[in-house]
Amino acid sequence: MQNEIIFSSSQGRKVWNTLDSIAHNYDQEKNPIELENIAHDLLKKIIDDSMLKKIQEIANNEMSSHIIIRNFLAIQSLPYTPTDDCSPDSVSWRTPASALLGLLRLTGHSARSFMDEMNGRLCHMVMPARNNEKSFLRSTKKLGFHTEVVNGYFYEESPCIGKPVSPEVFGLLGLRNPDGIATTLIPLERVLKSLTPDVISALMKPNFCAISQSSFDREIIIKDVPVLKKLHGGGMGLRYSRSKVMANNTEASEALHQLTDAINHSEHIEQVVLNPGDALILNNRTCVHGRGSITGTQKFDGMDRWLIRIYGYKFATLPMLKTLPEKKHVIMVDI
Ligand SMILES: O=C(O)CCC(=O)C(=O)O
Ligand SMILES: [Fe+2]
Repeated sequence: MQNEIIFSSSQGRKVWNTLDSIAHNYDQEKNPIELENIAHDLLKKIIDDSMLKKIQEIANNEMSSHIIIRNFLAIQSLPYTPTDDCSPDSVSWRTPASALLGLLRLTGHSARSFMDEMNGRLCHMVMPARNNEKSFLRSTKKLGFHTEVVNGYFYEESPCIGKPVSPEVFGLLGLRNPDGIATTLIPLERVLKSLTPDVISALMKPNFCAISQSSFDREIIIKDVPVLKKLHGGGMGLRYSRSKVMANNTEASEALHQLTDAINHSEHIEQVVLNPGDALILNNRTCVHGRGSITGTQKFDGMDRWLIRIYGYKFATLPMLKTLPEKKHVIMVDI
């Protein structure tokens, strides 16, 4: 597959051993910017040149939808999968976190999080959670196709500082996946091919609003935005969620309906099963992603499916973000 890179087991072990030696000294929740730089420099030294070139080639192609790196990290030890929305106490899962930070940085992105989402936690835990009914449902249900932080502006929309900005990419790293449950994705260009020019042009008009996803603690709405927006690289980008994007008039509503139909009936859905140590960087402008239901697979025995997720921003976008003075990776959105 053209977006897939496969690391040898010795390469994956080298990544683990190298990052394991530094990760214990850094807490990615306190100073991820320093950690991502260190992890990046180390990864650059130990990853074979041909692999590095391939990663950067895919990352530099504005229109590529994703990169998968199989066996990126040969996981040597791991705490039990958490059963609530909290990070495990043990430091041993910091090695995967630093690996994902370094990889995001290799693709030209710096990690950030939102004060309004899980109190600014950088490294999101994706696993079945049972701390309350709401998180149980959210963490086990089928996730329809969406983009992350759908209520964020794009760099191309020149938002003022303090407005929400959607990450250009996000990274997922597989830690456990005993039932082989897939993350799903569809490249936007595939979806656009099945829409008429009229529908595309209606989706490009600023006749929509978008509201924060359920993991946010606060409702943040952006109004009068389009669903499709030309990116500076020349291609098209989108914001999409069936439940969080709404149309302001009949033409917009009909176009949104057509888009939903094209997404849900797409013949180009890719199923990516993230096995332990596999990394996936998704372009959050040029693809939609989702996941099948995991209801019924959860056992809460410490061995459940577990991914970590981190948002990444291009360096050109960073000056548009208002961040906490004491934690420069945490984005604050003005009320
Ligand atoms: O669980 C997955 O595979 C994807 C999760 C996801 O899309 C999300 O947490 O937003
Ligand atoms: Fe998602």
